[in-house]
Amino acid sequence: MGTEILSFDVEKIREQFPVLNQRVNGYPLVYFDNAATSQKPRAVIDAISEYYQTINSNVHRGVHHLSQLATDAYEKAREKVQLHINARHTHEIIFTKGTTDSINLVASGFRDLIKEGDEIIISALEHHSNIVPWQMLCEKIRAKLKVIPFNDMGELIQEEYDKLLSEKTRLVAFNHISNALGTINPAKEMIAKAHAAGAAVLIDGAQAIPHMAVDVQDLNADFYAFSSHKMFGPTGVGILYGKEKWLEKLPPYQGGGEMIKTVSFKKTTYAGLPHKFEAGTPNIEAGIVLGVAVDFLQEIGLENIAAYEQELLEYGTQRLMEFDFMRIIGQAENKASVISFLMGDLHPYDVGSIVDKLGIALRTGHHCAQPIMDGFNIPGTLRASFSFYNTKGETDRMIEALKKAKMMLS
Ligand code: C6P
Repeated sequence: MGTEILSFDVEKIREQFPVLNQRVNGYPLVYFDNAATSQKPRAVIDAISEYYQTINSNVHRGVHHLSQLATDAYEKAREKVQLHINARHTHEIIFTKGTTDSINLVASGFRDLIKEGDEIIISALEHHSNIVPWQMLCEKIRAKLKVIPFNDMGELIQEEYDKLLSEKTRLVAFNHISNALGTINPAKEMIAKAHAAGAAVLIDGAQAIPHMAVDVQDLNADFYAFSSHKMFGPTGVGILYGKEKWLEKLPPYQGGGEMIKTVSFKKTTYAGLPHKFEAGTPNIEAGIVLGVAVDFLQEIGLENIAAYEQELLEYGTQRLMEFDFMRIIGQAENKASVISFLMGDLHPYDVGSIVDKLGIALRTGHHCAQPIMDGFNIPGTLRASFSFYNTKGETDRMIEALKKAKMMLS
């Protein structure tokens, strides 16, 4: 591991992210809001422009040259994603608008697969995207939504999960990594338990995919959802991985062009996978360029990224603990590079606004995870979320800015 980190040249990496090389309010930008969205490397930015300058055309529709090129590039990107997460088949990769859309696709399809009295389990650590679609589904079908609680460290209580699982459980949905706390959930073990109870499992991988190697076959996940924009790719495109057998069982999500085999007023028949779930003209350039982001991540290596980000996490935690009345919310043993914190009784929004004036981008608030905040009995936190292009020097700058904020607000 040591040699891998030595070969990780953060300054060289930073050169590839033009947005980082700017001043905000007169100070060099420190971007610590990577859990909200990641910055884009030059390869990604250039590929978007290149697409429009060379092959812009609709996909899967034309016999003409440009359409063939665009279709090939789009399908190549699908294959890159397949290999990246080690899916068994290319047609198990569905292009969506993002994580939220991917989860809604599955929740909407499960309307046909569950009945009144069935149960769905989610966790109390979820982003609203992995709560509300299941609530809507359960309300509609009169199914029951059960919630795995977390402990003071922000870890899911496995004994409680065991108790919730039963022969009534049809689906379990939880995140691989919590966006608000950074907790890495023991996904493989939790999936095995759900399968033993006969339930399918959807993993919200939005926060895991930029930070760790994900192998959907090893996890044995039935569905795995993520967004391109959090993994250095363009906004507006995401992925739903689904095991072939589950995608075959789900009905189409939307109706329209591309998702059909034949249409007549008597009867419409649907296309096979993956097109059955891809109605209408997709976000072509974003899909293609997601493939470029995958190449970029693979070049750096997710093992290198994970090891370097752990160093940032440890350093950031240690430096924040220098403050009196510092409260780090979420101290799971297995944690990704996210630190949620509170400084005494200072309001996160006030602190966040002051450090922004000093060029430091943090997120403040409930992070679209209100039940987590309720669990800790707090309205929100400040959140620093690191990526592999961040540095310890930037953390030092954040600490100095927080000291100033504290002085001004105390
Ligand atoms: N979390 C954050 O600042 P979309 O918006 O569909 O790309 O991703 C939604 C989503 C789903 N699950 C998790 C675990 C997430 O973290 C997010 C997005 C951002 O934490 C924006 S709220």
